Amino acid sequence: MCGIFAYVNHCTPRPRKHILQTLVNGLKRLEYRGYDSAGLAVDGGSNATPTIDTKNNNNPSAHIVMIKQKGKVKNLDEKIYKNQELDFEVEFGTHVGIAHTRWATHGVPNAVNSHPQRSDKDNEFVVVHNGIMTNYKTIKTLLEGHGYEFESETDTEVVAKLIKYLWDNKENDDVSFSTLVERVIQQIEGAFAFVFKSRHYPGQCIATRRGSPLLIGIRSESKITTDSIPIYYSSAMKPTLERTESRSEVVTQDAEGGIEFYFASDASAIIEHTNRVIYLEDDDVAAVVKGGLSIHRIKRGNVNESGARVITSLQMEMAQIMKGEFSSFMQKEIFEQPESVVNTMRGRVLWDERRIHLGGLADHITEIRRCRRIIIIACGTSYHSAIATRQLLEELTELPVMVELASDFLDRSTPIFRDDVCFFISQSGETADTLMALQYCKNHGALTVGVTNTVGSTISRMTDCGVHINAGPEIGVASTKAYTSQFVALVMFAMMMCEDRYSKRQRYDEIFDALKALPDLIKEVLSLDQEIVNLSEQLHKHKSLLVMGRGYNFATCLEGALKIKEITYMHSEGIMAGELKHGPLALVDSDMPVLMIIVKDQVFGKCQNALQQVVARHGRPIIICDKEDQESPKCASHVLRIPQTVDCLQGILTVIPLQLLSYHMAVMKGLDVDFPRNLAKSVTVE
Ligand code: UD2
Ligand code: GLU
Ligand code: MG
Repeated sequence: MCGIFAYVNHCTPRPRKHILQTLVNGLKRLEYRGYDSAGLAVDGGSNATPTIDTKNNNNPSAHIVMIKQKGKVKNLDEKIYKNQELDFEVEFGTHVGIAHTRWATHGVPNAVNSHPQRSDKDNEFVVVHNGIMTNYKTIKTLLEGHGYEFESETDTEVVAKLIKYLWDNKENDDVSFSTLVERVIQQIEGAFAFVFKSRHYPGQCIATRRGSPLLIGIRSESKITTDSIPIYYSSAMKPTLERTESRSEVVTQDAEGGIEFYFASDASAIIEHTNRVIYLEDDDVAAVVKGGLSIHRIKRGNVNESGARVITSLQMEMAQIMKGEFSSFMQKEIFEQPESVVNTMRGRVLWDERRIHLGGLADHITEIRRCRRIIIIACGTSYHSAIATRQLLEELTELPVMVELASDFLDRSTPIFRDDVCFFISQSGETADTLMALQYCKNHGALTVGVTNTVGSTISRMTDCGVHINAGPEIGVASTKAYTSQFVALVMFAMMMCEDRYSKRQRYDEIFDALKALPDLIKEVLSLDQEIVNLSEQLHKHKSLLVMGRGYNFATCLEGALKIKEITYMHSEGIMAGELKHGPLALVDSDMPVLMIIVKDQVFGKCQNALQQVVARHGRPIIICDKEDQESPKCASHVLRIPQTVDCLQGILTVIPLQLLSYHMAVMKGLDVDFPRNLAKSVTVE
């Protein structure tokens, strides 16, 4: 589930040093996703290898060298330069290098389990893999029966051995590398993105995916001769016989300056090299052969599939993914929220017309209005954004709204009907559980709607329609600005649903005006930063922290507690204040810090009751309340006063102090805020 980066230079002489630096740098760009080990494979070749004939292939006898290391990419980088065998100055006209950051699913993090995984002691085939194969045991047993010996505990090694098995048993010598890979993926089940390299196919690189993202960047000094890459179809029955060779398609052989390809699981590793990219689709097998890129697929029945993949332009500012003046990405992203919510609304809240126009939903809104039920499916923070907006959705749509955790939804095989509308919320758009729930709902014929932050992500492409929240890349593993943007996107959707209903007009206007004021109110909340530093000093040594609230602010309690758990490793629980007497009250005493969210909305009186119950147990609560509230602060040990907005948007303002609190406590505890232990940014495994 972690990072893949590969680099091919064709007819572009590069010293080995440059190739290694490019690979390591690519991995560094993917570091934000969280991982536990790293590795790469490049061509060996003697120190004396001269600049290789650039018109032809690489040195065919070159063996493949792998360098792998547990821990950070930095450690891998250091290990590379300790390698005595490698001549770093030797130049390669054409070369294929592959690299990986691993997030262990099968086998502990160590060098042997790191990728690339290899086919045999001579490294004839090497492969990097993101994802999980579900049937690897069966294949492993089969291969062991044929005498193949395994060295790692990974599922991935099966793929390296399987391709070697197919090579050893090939029908003739003409069989292409991509054909072998096509045969491999026919045998495996589960999610994957793979990039392969082999000493039998020097200068060639094969990449494929199913369920895990993979894209290819193309760079050439000369003009790239086409805007799309053709697809060659082969039949599932006899995958090899119809085609023996793939043609060069991107650029001609004699182009001056050659061509370079970058394969990555994430655009942020490619953007600094080129903005011309192709997103692979599930089951595409992309092959770089002699500097040409082509895509191969197995034709399934009579499905009318398109004949090409388009080369698109990536528009991502490098500056956008840098930290700037902040000490961590998380801090930067918290402070970006006045702008990120504006970006979510940009072009969609039409201030003069007082209308909401979500372009991605426009074609489907009539159908959505006619549905019988709305189901929102997500995990983690994205799930909380659905909890936060559920009440408003129910109010404005007058439809039943169910909010589901993707994993639980699947466990229950929940009944889904054709007149349901199912929403899928995911920052990355790649969350595995959410994706599976999406597939499930599609199979049941429901209309599917995505809410994602990542254009081109799997969820964005698989859903019938949707909304990109446009919050900008979020790199800190703990989600902050994506949450508030998801929140705003769902509020906009609720408003769009009731636009022409007279009975909702007053409510609509009230929320509309509040959206306009929101960025300034967020800035005001952010100015509490220093006060929250002081509070963090008191709290960060505690073992546990309870966060209580109800109504519109219950989601803030869940999300605040999640932030605290994620990055401070402290126990924290979001408690529905109405449930206090049913158990949680037993936790309250003079030592247990309790944070309460009490704002002037319909449940203010009930929150006051909860407050009294806590005080009666000698609790000294920390209170987040409205600036005007005179009452609540009387019983508090600490008060954070925030501006008031309309009830259904208040949750955006109450969550920010908790984001800041968790951030400062984690810093005080000396923890790595952006890369909390055991967690990854986008959870692409079940
Ligand atoms: C689109 C453009 C935007 C700008 C604007 C002008 C894109 C990505 N966005 O924004 O740059 O030109 O129009 O009006 O080109 N979608 C899904 N699932 C999801 C998210 C989106 O299917 O999870 C679809 C959506 O239905 C639409 C397309 O992707 O067809 C773009 O969605 P959007 O939210 O970026 O659309 P919009 O109109 O705000
Ligand atoms: N399942 C593979 C392993 O455990 C790949 C994990 C990953 O995506 O990094 O090695
Ligand atoms: Mg997440």
